[in-house]
Amino acid sequence: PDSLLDNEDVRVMMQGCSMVKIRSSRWQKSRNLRLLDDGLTVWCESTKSSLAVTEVECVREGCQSEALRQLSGSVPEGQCFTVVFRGARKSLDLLCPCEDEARHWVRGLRTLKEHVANMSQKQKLDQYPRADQNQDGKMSYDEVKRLLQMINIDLSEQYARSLFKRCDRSGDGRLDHVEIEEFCRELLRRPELDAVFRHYSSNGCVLATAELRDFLGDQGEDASLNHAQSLILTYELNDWAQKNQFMTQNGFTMYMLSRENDVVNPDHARVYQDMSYPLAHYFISSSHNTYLTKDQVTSASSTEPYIRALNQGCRCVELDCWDGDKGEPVIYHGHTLTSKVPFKEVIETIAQYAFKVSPYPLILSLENHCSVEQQAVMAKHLRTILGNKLLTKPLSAQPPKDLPSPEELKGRILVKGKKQIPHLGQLGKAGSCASFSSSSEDEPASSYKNTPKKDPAKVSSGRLAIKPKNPELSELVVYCRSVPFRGFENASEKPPNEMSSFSENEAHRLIKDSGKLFVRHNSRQLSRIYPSGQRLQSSNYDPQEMWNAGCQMVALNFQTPGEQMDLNQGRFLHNGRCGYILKPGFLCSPTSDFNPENTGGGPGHIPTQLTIRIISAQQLPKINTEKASSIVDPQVWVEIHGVAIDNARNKTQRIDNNGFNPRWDCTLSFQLQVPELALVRFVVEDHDHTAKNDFVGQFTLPFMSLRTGYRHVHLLKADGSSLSPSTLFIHVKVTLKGVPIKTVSERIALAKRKA
Ligand SMILES: *[C@@H]1O[C@H](CO)[C@@H](O)[C@H](O)[C@H]1NC(C)=O
Ligand SMILES: *[C@@H]1O[C@H](CO)[C@@H](O)[C@H](O)[C@H]1NC(C)=O
Ligand SMILES: *[C@@H]1O[C@H](CO)[C@@H](O)[C@H](O)[C@H]1NC(C)=O
Ligand SMILES: [Ca+2]
Repeated sequence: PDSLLDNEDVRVMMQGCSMVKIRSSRWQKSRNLRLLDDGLTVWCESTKSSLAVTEVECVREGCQSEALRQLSGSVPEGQCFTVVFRGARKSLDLLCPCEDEARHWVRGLRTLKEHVANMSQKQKLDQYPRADQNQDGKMSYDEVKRLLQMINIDLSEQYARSLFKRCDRSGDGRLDHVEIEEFCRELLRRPELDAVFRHYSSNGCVLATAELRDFLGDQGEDASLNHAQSLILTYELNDWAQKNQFMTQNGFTMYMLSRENDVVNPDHARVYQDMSYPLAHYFISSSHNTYLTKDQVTSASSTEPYIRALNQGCRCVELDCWDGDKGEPVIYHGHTLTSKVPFKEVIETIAQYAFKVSPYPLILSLENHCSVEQQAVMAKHLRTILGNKLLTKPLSAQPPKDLPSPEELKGRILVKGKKQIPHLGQLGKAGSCASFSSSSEDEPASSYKNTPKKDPAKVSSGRLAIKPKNPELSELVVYCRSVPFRGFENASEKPPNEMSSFSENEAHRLIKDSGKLFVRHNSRQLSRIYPSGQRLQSSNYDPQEMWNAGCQMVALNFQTPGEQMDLNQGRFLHNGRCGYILKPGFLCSPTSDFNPENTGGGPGHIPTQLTIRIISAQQLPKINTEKASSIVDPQVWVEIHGVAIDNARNKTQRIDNNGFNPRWDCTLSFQLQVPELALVRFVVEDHDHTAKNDFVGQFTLPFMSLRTGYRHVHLLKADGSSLSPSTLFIHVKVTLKGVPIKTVSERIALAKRKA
């Protein structure tokens, strides 16, 4: 790629550099790295090994890995960077001899990655001679792997190694042309995909442009000849076919496996919703006890979880602040053995990461247990470290009728906390303890922090409940003023900048008893829901129930993976993963008649049928390798999480002993009443005869972002990272009032207009 030689970063990389590979403070080794002429391979002379640009997931500058962050302070941040790989390969932490060198490598690797992403499949395959590094016409396992990665085919070591051995008939550890072809054919063998191909191909060998167009039409996509032609240009590997505008079976497979054919509507990958409604009209991705790395009794407090949460698009983080030594406030879980982290460090971390992933406002939920003096220190740190990002005054002088919008608050950091109420006069005098209900999280009455030893009466009237407010800190609370919840009466008269927190149990009760009023309340005012203090292991509650009632900040323990966090990831998957999702219209009106407990009819009800055929899966890993049999016995659950009447799940049969290409062809049907609130979750399990089934992978997405037709679902691990190359192949059909519809969101919008 000659044009790449014009790039200074790339030229510097080709000259090579002596770096230090870092694993810990003790394990640091010198490494000579150099970019080879192919522009795709970084060669490490010291270990005679290589890394391919195609394997790189992303590059992070500075100390942005666990290992480097632990060393930050002792290594020069500007000279460090981290290479994060796709799949299972461990990330690589490197230290350059100077900052300039590090900058060249970070930028250079990103340019090369973009360059590869820009190439068509055909151009990538033309790199074939380059993949054969010693040019003997035969390829080692690593070379074949690199070649396939180049065309976005990821291999699972487990299957690919044994397949490679099987194809290596000469047994010399290398494949010749014929053997490579066989390897690829076996690896990509997809009879179920071929059947789709043959259905649309009149001659059974190729798809003519018009035939491909018909297929696209049935998929609910742009059914134009232009679109069909552009897909042939991008995905067809065969020269002759490409020239004559045909798509072969291989090209079709490449297209079907590509991100362009993902089950998630790609239009939803960017911020596509109107961001100019009041804050209360959005679900806001929120984290609870953000500082904790694990459970809430003994685990460590750290700045790391803040980075992780912010990188996941979280827009409301929590800080439990207590008096620390030497006048510096600290953050930890009070009255427990969790370790402490300085408030100042957390704010510095937040300043650095607040807007890396999302430009929309970040809310700091302060749980304040500090003395007046240390509150002043908190206020000072917030002002000096966050600078003009910190919102200290209302956007307009008029008392707001509604909260400002995410758009108006772009790039701003909001403090949520108690505000000194002037008319209460001097602290302690007002006798205001009676009005503090247990519903506010700041009150210890409903929280674990209220250790059983203490007399509850004493605590609720004691020092915490009427903690004096420092005016400088109080001043920073503008739009998110925490007040105790005092019922739904006179909802429309309450100032929109007041908000309340509810424990999950209290929210649950309000939803059951007065769901409709809660929905109306949440159309103007923000509500934060938090896990019950009894959840000592930092487990999570079902967030969907809270979203159904229009609650915005449904705070979860981000540090605890599982179904609830999967739902959170699914809920905030779309709209550019910006952490704000516009609530459906029926949750945004102060006169809404929507009742989340309703069993039929009313606003938001658009009876819809969802039919999903689980056809097959590809390259599922064995998760529990300690067990005797090392082959997966997979089964797939499809779950609907929505309003109570929509909640349902059903599963496929089990396939014994096949994780490579299990085939189910199992059709599951679901009846949805309120599709706009529904999430669809796919879960793959490894059946176990003697114990609980093992979780293999999952993917969750909003029903409204689901595309119809033949699709691949790219599975995720329990921690939310990619389980590539594991996929599900499915067919999705949606019918509305008995009529099949192709693009889910558009047609439902249409149905609503008619209704
Ligand atoms: C990739 O393509 C985009 C858009 O076509 C272009 O702006 C960019 O410069 C290309 N990048 C590289 C490294 O070729
Ligand atoms: C609601 O408003 C009415 C009329 O303004 C008033 O009499 C009543 O006390 C209010 N209720 C609450 C709980 O504030
Ligand atoms: C689950 O799916 C199977 C197969 O389609 C079907 O026979 C069964 O009735 C479904 N069960 C439920 C509870 O929907
Ligand atoms: Ca061979």
